Amino acid sequence: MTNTTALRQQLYQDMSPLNLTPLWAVLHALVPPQPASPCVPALWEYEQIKPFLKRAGEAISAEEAVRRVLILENPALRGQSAITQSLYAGLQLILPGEVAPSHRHTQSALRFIVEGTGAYTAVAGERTTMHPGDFIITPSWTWHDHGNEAAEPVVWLDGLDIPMIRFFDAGFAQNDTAKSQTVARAEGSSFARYGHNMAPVRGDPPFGATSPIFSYPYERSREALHQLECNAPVDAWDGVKLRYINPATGGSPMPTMATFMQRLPAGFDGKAWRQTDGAVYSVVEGAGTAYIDGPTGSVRFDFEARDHFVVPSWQALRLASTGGCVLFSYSDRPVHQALGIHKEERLP
Ligand code: GTQ
Repeated sequence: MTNTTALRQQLYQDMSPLNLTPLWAVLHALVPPQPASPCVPALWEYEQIKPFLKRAGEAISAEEAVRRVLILENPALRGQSAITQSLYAGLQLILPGEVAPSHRHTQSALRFIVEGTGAYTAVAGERTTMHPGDFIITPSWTWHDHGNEAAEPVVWLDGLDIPMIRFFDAGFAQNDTAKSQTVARAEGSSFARYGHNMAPVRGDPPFGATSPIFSYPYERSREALHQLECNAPVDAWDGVKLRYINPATGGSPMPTMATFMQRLPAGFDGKAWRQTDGAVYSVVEGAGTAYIDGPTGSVRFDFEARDHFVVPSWQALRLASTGGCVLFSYSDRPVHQALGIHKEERLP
């Protein structure tokens, strides 16, 4: 051992009890030249998952579980209930006749309906009925319960900012005294007020930084994408892609999560791009392929309707579809933008 090495090792050892660590030993990892996410790309095929959802339905009731959800965990983050470093994803099952009891928390949630029609979610006293492809929001700190008064099981994707709120140590939660909220407003009132490019003349939107529309029906988004596919230029990277907005601000529907829906026309063979916001995808209709290039190499996911996949930060994604498909996705982009660190690169 040289003198210098010995000197340094002695220093590290002697100061360690005082909780001191030399920066120079970790600087390269703390301030990497580019994002080096510990997350890996992953695909969850619905056909493989469905039997486990069914078994979860036999193993526990929605009421006992509070939320009967199978968490989609990033394979590189097992045990952390995270699909990326900042985002959570899970598939929730509610059977006919069940209720998932009312509670509220500071975590924001989105529901993206994967299979089944006729369950409802209630937010702050208003119910909305679920149909496949609908995007529904539970704003931070609003009471919400879910129920299924229809004849078939309903499955949806839960997207929450749980890891982000955990990072900030800012989580609060409460259970409601009632199992289901009292219905205080007719179904569709929020959409009538805010969902038609109009807004009430007086008063502030009810949910602060979160969109006053808490259900964005698939019927509408599907029609918009279809129109654009027929009548407008198709983007070489995205196909036809729109972002959901908070109509009161033009910004993202929730302060922590951005949501998107895109259509890849039949025969689409897209170019690659990367972005700092890792994204979670839910396949709505059709089939296609995602090619993801990261530091550990390339992966290829062949996806079908109801499959889910995750693309980590700064890994290049390229999408292709022979027969055409529709994809829903969400990411933590609004937080990157608020911090002034969002970056996107479209590769040639
Ligand atoms: O429906 O409120 O997947 O609180 C995780 C936590 C769903 C919910 C989840 C939750 C919920």
